[in-house]
Amino acid sequence: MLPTITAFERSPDGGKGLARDTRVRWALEEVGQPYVVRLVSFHAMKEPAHLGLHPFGQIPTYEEGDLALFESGAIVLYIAERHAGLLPDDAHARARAITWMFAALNTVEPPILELVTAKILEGDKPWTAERLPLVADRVRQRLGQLSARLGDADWLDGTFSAGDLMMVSVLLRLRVSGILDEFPNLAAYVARGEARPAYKQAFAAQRRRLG
Ligand code: GTB
Repeated sequence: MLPTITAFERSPDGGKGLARDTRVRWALEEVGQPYVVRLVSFHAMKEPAHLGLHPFGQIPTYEEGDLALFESGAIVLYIAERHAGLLPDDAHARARAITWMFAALNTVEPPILELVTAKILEGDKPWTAERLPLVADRVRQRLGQLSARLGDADWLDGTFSAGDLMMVSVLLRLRVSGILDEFPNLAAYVARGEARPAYKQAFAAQRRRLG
């Protein structure tokens, strides 16, 4: 039985691949696992049927047999652990790749989300003009640190891993701000991720809202 994931029936980004089903699709494409997509409306997300799968009424979710998961990080890790291709065999290298997944989600994504929130949800507040540069500088600080660690390497720790998949996914959200381009090695890193055939497949599929 194919795994089923959920995605927005109508993504607010109009198909730019920024919703979090894209990272799950990307992981599935990297490991060559076909999947089915169930599209969910904003209304249906808050209904009991979906809340039974996702306590916070969001996408993505992942169902396989009697297993139901939520949280994109947990889903990608589950996929990476069960298929070859996204985590190294060596135990230490594997632990480091998982560390980068957590770093993407816990250390790099939060300031990026704060910037998105400040612009989109709080853009009309009288204090936004004063706050925005502070929030943007917090993002720059994180990116500066990440950029220093990446240096001129292609990927964060040797070969491409689920850590890179997650980090690229998180950084993609920043592109529209222009901040990513202030760090040419990170912009090139993101472009390398996007150039992977699996990412292209995932991007095309989310645009068509299909698996
Ligand atoms: N921590 C969870 C995870 O990683 O899975 C967060 C899940 C989440 O934020 N889901 C969002 C959602 O379902 C979609 S991805 N929102 C509906 C709701 O909460 O009612 C976030 C997202 C939404 C829109 C854009 N966009 O338009 O660009 C980008 C990302």
